[in-house]
Amino acid sequence: MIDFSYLAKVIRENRTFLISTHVNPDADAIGSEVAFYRILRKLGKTAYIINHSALPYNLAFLDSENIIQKYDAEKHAALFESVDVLAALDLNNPKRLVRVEDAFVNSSKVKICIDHHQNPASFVNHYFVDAESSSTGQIIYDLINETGIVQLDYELALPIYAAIMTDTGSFRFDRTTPAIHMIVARLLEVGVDPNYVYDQIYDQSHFGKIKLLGESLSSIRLAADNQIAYMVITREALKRSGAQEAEVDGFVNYCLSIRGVKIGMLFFELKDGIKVSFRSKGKIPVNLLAEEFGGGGHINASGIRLAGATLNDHVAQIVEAAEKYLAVEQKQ
Ligand SMILES: [Mn+2]
Repeated sequence: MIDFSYLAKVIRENRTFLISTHVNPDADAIGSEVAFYRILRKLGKTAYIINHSALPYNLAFLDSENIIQKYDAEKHAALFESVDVLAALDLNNPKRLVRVEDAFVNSSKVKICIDHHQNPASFVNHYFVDAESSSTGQIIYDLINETGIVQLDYELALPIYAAIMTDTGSFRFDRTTPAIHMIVARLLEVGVDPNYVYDQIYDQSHFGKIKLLGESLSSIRLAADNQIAYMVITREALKRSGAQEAEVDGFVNYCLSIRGVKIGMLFFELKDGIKVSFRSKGKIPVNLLAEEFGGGGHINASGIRLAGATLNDHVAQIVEAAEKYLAVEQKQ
């Protein structure tokens, strides 16, 4: 259980805040940052959002005031020592801050983490973590609901809805509970339009992204008695399509849409290394698979980044490593 009254106390007793989130931010990352920022602003606080990554274009509608900044060491390093509180949202390992990591970790200021991933690393003073929560956005909602620190309005409900909708896979993943639908009902009551949010996030693709998706689907291979499906995206395919790196988020889910497949993987070639996303059905713990290679995540969604690694050297190895999890039932 998160001690929301303590979180409210940290907010009330401090004046300036710096918020950051993980590399390649999704709608939960951006939505919870924007909602948290707006809570702080309503309380008269000064706040900044500074991320490693640029704001993805399909999430720009969540940042109508253009408050999100991309980290620039020269411009921002001093801020990490001048604000009162640093807040890491939707991540539990400082490595996920990438270029922001050093400034964040080395700051002498109070640090907090608001998140819903399992097994947080030790890197902040106060944790507000609920691994049972559907999303960080839900935790931000709970903060408002439990403490009444501010009144829920459309400006807060919109980013919170975007966060919950995307992290629940549009209300179908495991943590899509009655409580979530209750929360969503409140968000709709203050004006959120589900059709608008879905359209902004999922139906504004660049043509290049769809072309790359086509190529990625053609690359799918099956393994382990057709229970594992994996796709491979090379630098060359990315370049040819004109798509951006962040646009491949979500492609991996198509692997799981094949009948009989229980683990889906996306191998993505980086400028220097590879990134692999894992998805699974049921109780297959792909977070443990990711941990084998220094990554992390949730039981059904996780990932790794391997600097300097090549597709040639790692695809077969990682597919093979995944096979044993087909038999693992994680007891919880
Ligand atoms: Mn999340």
